[in-house]
Amino acid sequence: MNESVQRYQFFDQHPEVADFRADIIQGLSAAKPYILPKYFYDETGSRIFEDICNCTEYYPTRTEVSIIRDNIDEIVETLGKDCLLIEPGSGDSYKVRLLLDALRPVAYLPIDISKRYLQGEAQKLAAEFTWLNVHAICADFTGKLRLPYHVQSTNKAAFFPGSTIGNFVPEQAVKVLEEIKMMVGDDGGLLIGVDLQKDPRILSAAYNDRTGFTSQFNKNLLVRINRELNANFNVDQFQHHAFYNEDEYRIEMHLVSMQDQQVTIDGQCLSFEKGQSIVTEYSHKYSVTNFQKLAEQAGFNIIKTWLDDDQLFSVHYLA
Ligand code: AVJ
Repeated sequence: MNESVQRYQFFDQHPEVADFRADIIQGLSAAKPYILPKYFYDETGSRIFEDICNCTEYYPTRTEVSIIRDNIDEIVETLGKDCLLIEPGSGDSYKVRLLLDALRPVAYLPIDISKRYLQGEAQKLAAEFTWLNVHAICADFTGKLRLPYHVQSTNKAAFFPGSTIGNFVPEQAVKVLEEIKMMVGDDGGLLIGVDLQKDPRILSAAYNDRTGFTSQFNKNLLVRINRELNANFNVDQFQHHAFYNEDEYRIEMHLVSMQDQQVTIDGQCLSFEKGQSIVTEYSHKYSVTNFQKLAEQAGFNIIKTWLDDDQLFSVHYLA
């Protein structure tokens, strides 16, 4: 084996197609139809998400990046050198690049549900950081989080940026944090990005970008279901709808049926009435104190919180 082969390893813990089919049929047959947001991220969805992150209206990515850049020394000092750095839902591993040179982790473990995309991105990263061990894990981090090998006496740190935690309703969010806590162990920590409550107009614009990336991202769910589950959604007969629900402090994304219609998924027939909607994503927004309470419920202590000047976004270190 040459050196680069050893530095890059891939572990497949991929969920079965059967889970996807069962989840979709169960969700769409419910009284309030839904599709779980983790299914956004096939290869196309992951790429459209990159476009969203780069668009003007979507402030979270650039704001979080600026918070990390502005506080990099303190962040690195807090995380500690020589850690095992684990990123659930790593996507394009863009933000971790800000940390790597200064942090010099023993290994970087990106975890993502999108297999081919993860392989491509993780290999690119390993080529770029010629000293870095990259152990990519294809898995659904909303299941049991398990590392592919036993790690002893290494300081483990999880990196969970982008406000991915916002996808979960608060009770589930506590469980996700608990899973991460188990994974990093008693001496471990978590660097997490959390989007903040703000003027609903800013929030609404971020999920209704003018170019239509978010709409495309939302509808790609149906394209994916058609392709992978032998279904016949008429994608043009569903409309992207995203709004801020002020009572629940969350953005809600829906796909609204524009007419009465029937859809067959793997031989199963489902009907949608005109105006009926499918919930595809919640994106909860927190105040700093509310998020801190949530973290404490999961058994974490808040060590440090960093904000941008406009207080649009927050980054926390929990231990
Ligand atoms: C990756 C879940 C944090 O909720 O803002 C972006 C996903 N959806 N635009 C978010 C998303 C629509 C994003 N998260």
